[in-house]
Amino acid sequence: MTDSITIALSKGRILDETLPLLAEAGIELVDDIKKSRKLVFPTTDPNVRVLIIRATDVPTYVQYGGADLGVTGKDVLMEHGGEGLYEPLDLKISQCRLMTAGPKGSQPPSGRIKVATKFVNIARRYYAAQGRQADIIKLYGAMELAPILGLADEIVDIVDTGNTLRANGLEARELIEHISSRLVVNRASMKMKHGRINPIIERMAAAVASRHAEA
Ligand code: PRT
Ligand code: MG
Repeated sequence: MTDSITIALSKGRILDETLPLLAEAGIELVDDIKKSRKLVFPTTDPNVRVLIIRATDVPTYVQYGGADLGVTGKDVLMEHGGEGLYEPLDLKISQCRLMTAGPKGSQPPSGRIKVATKFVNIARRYYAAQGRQADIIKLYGAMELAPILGLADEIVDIVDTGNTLRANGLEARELIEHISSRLVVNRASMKMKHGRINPIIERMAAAVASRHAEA
């Protein structure tokens, strides 16, 4: 068991950028994941298997040892809190910004503010650190609708080009954090399986460094 490694990857946009980095670390999926309904995949390394799950579930699987390693967004890690996890490597992929946003041209209210977001823990911490009273409303998607329909004064959401905000009459206000995807490691696995895990971290780190060397 100390020889076998399970890696939890986020499906969706992060996956396409993660697979080439893993390949450079010598780990490639054997199956065509696009044609498969499987959740657990063998790799070219007989001791390594890969889970493909929701980004928000990756920290939980790694925290409880269901996976030794994982890849997910810093936004997801901040919202989770990071208990039980090491975060040894910034993969510098799926980069974006976590921001507050509100209706274009309007001012946020001076008193208590209503904020809609799926990042309730991040939002609670952010407004508290600003000394602002905030009522946080949990949504699971389409946060941009909330200010339009009067549900909230602001949203906390991911911004990349800003097109989604603009298309909905909103504008970005404050930057909360620059976001990229991170490699995370279960704390117990790091101790018990360091002989297997360290080379994977090192090879992925080299792949990231070589990509950012030219710039
Ligand atoms: O879809 P599902 O509910 O399963 O999960 P998810 O939407 O969180 O997954 P996915 O695959 O869409 O995104 C996972 C991760 O990608 C996020 O946790 C971020 O770390 C990272 N990421 C990078 C992004 C973006 N860029 C991004 N642009 N995640 C989301 N977006 C969305 C954003 O929510 C908004 O709707 O794109 C829109 C903003 O983009 P612009 O270009 O219009 O500003
Ligand atoms: Mg999505």
